[in-house]
Amino acid sequence: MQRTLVLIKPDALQRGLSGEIISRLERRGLKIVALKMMQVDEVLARRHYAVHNGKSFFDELVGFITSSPLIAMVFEGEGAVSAVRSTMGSTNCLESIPGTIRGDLGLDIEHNLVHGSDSEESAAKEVSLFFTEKELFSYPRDIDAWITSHRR
Ligand code: IDP
Ligand code: MG
Repeated sequence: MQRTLVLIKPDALQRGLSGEIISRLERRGLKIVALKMMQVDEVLARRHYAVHNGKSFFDELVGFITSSPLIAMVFEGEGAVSAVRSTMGSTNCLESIPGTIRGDLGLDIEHNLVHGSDSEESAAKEVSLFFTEKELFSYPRDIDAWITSHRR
């Protein structure tokens, strides 16, 4: 079953939108397997956003993600990576369609409320960057039989 990293970014936490965002992902059927509030330091921020190193917005992005606490989470489910990405909307909130988190709740390209891993490969890297094995929970949910037809 796929797992993917979600960050409720500092702007969402500051604006009191954490519950709304978690709720949308939970209601989609995704299962929370890890969750913690943390203040990301510059080292972690630079590693997490390493693919953007050298881009014009990189320093600003590191500054933003380290500016205030965030909530890091891991969601699990069939197709979790793309399910989270489509629920999030596109990077620029202004170009995100209504119905998505970014399209309903934001107006900016940087302050876009939420992060979701963009592939299974980056999900694996990002999950291990933010969480230890012990912090990741494996547990059955009876409701999963009503959400997904494929069983492990
Ligand atoms: P994603 O979060 O939709 O995957 P990425 O292209 O991976 O978008 O960019 C990472 C983050 O960097 C974005 O979520 C956003 O916060 C920020 N960002 C991306 N492009 C720009 C930009 O042109 N200006 C300022 N910030 C940006
Ligand atoms: Mg990305």
